Parts: sequence; structure tokens; C-alpha cells
Amino acid sequence: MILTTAFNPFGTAPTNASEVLLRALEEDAGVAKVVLETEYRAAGNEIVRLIRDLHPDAVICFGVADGERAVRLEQVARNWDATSAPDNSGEVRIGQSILPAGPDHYLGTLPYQAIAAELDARGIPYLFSEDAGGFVCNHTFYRARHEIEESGLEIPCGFIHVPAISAPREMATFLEAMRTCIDVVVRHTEPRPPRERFPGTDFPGV
Ligand code: PCA
Repeated sequence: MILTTAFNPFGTAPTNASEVLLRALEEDAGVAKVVLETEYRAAGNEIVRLIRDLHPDAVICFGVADGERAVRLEQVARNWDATSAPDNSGEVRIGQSILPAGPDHYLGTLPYQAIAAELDARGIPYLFSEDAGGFVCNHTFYRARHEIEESGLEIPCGFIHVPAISAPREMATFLEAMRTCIDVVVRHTEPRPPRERFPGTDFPGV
């Protein structure tokens, strides 16, 4: 199962394109869809809980990047919260480590080249990015990658920023973009073996 997430609206925007798109995506038993609060603490804790509880085979987090015209494939999660605007709980972080003992950054582990090739083939604008910002998106990306590294999971995980939807026709384009990203990750992901319920015995329940 692939875990996908988006964020709820923040700031003055009435909607968040990542949430609108994720909700519009057709249901698929192999894809769990969760909308996170745009709050450092809540979103960071929730992505860790979801990874622990759902045991996904891959994690793709989506958020909106206002003012961007292309899909942004985020390759780096930085250990740094720094944004003058408050999150939805009113918290402002103007320059602090996410996890003081954690590494400066983690690289995303999505099949970026394959995603880019597929977006390219469909004529969807995209770019590679090494800066996911200093707000809740980068924070959530970092917490997800940290949890995956710390628990020794070898599952793909990355962050993708979508543009805000400013015209109805963009809805179809960016919905196709989101679907394409997920499809490529599904194709590149090995399902994890079911968890061993009785380690050390070949005869569960005996
Ligand atoms: N975008 C913000 C937070 C939530 C979202 O969708 C960001 O880029 O950090």
C-alpha cells in the first residue's frame, strides 16, 4: 500500500490544491489518502504515526507551492523550520532545528527520474527542487524520512509540491500529474512482505 498525504488550507487561501487534488483522485485500494493539518507539530507527529501504523510500501507527501507554475519534485528535506507566517495552530518558527540530534538533511528516495520522464511525456510542467521551504511541508518531509531511516525501512519517500489551481483547466492537468506520480511510484515499489506475527517459528500459532 502506498501512503499519500496532502495538507488542509492555510493562511488566507480558502482551499489547498494538494487537498483538492488528492480528494478528487479516484479511490484505489492500494493507495491510502490522508489530509494532514498544516501545523508543524500535528503534521510531523501524524506522518510518523501513519508510517508506524499503516506499514506503507512507499510514502508520497503532497503540498501546494503558491506562486509556482510547475510540479516541484522535492529532493531534499532540511532539518530547519524557518517561516515568518504562523501555521494553523498559530505557531511561528523563525529558525530552529526540527530534530536537534538529527542530520542536517535527508534526500528523498522517490524514483525521481522515472517520475520526471513520465511527466515530460505527458507535457506536464515540472522541475527538480533542492529546497522544500521552511514551513510545514519541509517539516513533514523531514519527519517522514527520519522515521524511515531510524526504523531501518527501505521504502521510497518523498515530497511533491503542486501549483495552486488558478483556472479550471489546470485541475485536469495537475490531477493527471498527481496520478502520474503515484502510478510511477507504484510501478517502482516492491510490496513489503507481510509482517511476521510469530518471529522464530515456521508454524504460526503453534
Ligand atoms: N504547503 C505549505 C504547507 C502546507 C502546504 O500545502 C508548505 O509548502 O510548506
